[in-house]
Amino acid sequence: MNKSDLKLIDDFLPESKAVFETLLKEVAWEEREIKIFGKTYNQPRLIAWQGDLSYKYSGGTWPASPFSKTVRLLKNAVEMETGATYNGVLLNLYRNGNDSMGWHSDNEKELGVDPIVASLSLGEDRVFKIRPNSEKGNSTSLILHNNSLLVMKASFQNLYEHSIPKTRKPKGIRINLTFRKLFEH
Ligand SMILES: O=C(O)CCC(=O)C(=O)O
Repeated sequence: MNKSDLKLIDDFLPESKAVFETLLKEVAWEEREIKIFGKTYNQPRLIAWQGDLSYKYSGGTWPASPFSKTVRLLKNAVEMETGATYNGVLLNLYRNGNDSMGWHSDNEKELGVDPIVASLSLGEDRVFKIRPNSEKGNSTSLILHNNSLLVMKASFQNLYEHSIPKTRKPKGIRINLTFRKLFEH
């Protein structure tokens, strides 16, 4: 992997514990269904979308929805750090080790070519797996700790997939926010 495509920043926020607690209460978390081969399942995590535009991805369609006070402040901090602007954020809440996110790339058309996606993790540590599209058996992993910011840029979303696997280890709640820039669609 080209190292410049991925940057991990530790201890990003000065008050990560308070932000975690506020997001737990402030965000309109939803349990959403997904259809796989005609069968309907609950997605294995809670999800929310805040953004100026609607967002459509494999996990469903989300209408435009205003940024909450805390998320707007986080967006400003992430914009300062990354030198990019974002107009949407996908929020995922992993309740325990049984919650997960399957292999995928953030490569929806409305994100444009070589999108920058900035991923802020709060709460419990979880493993973040990465594998090349061209060699799906060959995965590597990172631990995303509380208060880390992972910046995915350049061709990362074109060349790699990522996932948060389930784990049998006891795990508490983790919140992840991925800041994205959507183009009109
Ligand atoms: O929870 C994570 O770190 C992964 C989130 C993710 O893959 C996504 O929002 O597309």
